[in-house]
Amino acid sequence: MDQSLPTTHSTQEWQALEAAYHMPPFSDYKSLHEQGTRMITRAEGHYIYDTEGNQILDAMAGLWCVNVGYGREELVEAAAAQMRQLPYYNAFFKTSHPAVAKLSEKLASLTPEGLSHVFYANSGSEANDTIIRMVRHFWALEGKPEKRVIIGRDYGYHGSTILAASMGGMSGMHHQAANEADFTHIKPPYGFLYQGNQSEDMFAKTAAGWLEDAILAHGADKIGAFVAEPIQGAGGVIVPPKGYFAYIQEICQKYDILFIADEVITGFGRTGKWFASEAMDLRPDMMTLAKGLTSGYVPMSAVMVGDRVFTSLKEKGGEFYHGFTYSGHPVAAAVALANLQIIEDEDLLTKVEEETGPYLKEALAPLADHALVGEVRTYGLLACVELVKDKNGPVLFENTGETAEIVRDHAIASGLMVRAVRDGMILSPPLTFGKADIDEVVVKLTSALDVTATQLGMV
Ligand code: PXG
Repeated sequence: MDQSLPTTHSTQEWQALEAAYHMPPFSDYKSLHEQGTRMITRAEGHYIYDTEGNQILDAMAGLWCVNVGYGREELVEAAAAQMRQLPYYNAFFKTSHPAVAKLSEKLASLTPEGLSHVFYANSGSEANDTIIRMVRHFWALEGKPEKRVIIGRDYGYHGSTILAASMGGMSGMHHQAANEADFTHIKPPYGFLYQGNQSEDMFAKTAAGWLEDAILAHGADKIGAFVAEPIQGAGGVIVPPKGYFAYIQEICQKYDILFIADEVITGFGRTGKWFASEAMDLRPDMMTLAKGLTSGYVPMSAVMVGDRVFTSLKEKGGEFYHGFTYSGHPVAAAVALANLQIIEDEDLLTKVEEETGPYLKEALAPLADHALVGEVRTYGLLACVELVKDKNGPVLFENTGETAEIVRDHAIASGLMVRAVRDGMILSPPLTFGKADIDEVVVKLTSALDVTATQLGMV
C-alpha cells in the first residue's frame, strides 16, 4: 500500500493550505505569503523536487544536515527495523535500550579523547539548553555557583529555545530571550570585517583578546563557560584565523572557564574530519551535536560530556534535573548508527578532506574577481561568497541582505538551492557531492551573480 502523501494537489492548493494553517519558523507572517511558498515534495541523491516539477540541486544539504544525501535506503531500513522491534522506550528511571547504548559507545569513540559520555536530546537547541544547565550544575557542585555567565559571540547561532537564543549572538532574537545577565557576547574572528591590515596571527591574538577583555570586565569568578562554533555557520561561515582557538583555549584555562564547542554544523565530516575539533586541535569540555548525526532523516541531538565535568557529576552526586521524553529515542539512535556506518563505508571524510573540499575551494576561487564579490572563503564543504557593493574598501550594501536575496532567487530559478546570510551566499552541500556537482554549483552561482550584477547596473 502506498502511504505517501498525495502529490496530486496543484501548487496553488498546497500554498492555500500553507497560508491558511501553517506557521513556519523564522517567518514574518505579514509578508510570508505575498510570494507563495515553494512546496518540496521529494528528494533523491543531491536534488530536491517541487510541485512545479522543478529539479533543484541542494547545495545546502537541507539545512546543513543531510550529510549522506537523500534517498538512503539503509536509513529507511534501520528506522523500520527498529520501529518493528522497539519503536519507543524511554531512558528514564534506570531503563535504557541497546540502540542508544551502542550509539553512545560509537560517539565516544569518534569524538576527541576525553569526551566519553553522551546526553541526548532532539534538537541542537535542546542540546545547548542541556549544556547551559549542566554548566550551572557543574559549577554548583564545584562550590562556585556564581560562575554562571556564559560568553558567546556575535553572529553565533546556538538555537531557538529561550536559553540557546540568549547564548547565541543573533541580536534580533534577544528581546524575546532570557535574562541578559547570564549571557554576554564578544566579537567573532570575522577577518573580512575586522582584520584590516593585521597579519593572520596578529588578528588571531586580537580576536582571542576580546574574550580575555570580556572575562576581565565581568570577573572570572562569574564566568562559567565560553561557547563557540568552530566555524560560525548560520552567522555566515566565519572561518577563524589560524591559531585563534589555541589562544582561546589558553585563556579559558588561565581563568578556569569551561570551553564548549558547538559542532552542530561542523560535525560528522563537514570539515573533512569527524569533527572540526579534530581539524583545529580543540579540546572542548563539552560538545554539541545534531544535524549530521542522523543526516536529518529523524531528529536527534547529543551533548558530548568531557571527563572533567562527568567525573564531578559522578563523584559528587546529586540529580541532574533534566531530560526529554525522547532523549536517546531508539529509532533516532538506530538511524544515527546506520548513518555513521555510511560515512565510514563510503569514506566520506577522506573524500571531503582530499578531494571535494580542495576542489570546492579551487572551483570557487575565481569568483573572488567578480564585481559583486568581496571575499570567498571555504573550509571543507562549507563556503561563503561575500557580496559587496564595491570591492575597494570593501564597501558593503546599505540594505543588508537584499542583494543576497536577489542572487538566491536567481540561483533557485536556475535550479540551485543556496542559503543567503546577510550578503553572503552560503554553501553546505551533502558530503556525497562529487566534482560534477560542484561544477554545477559554480556555473549556476556564477550565472546568478552575473544576472544580479547586470540588474543592479554594476557591470
Ligand atoms: N547550533 C548550531 C551551530 C546550529 O547551526 C543549532 C545549534 C540549533 O539546532 P536546532 O536543531 O535546534 O535547529 C543550530 C541550527 C540557518 C539555520 O538559517 C541554521 C540552523 C537552524 C535553522 C536555520 O542557517 N542551525
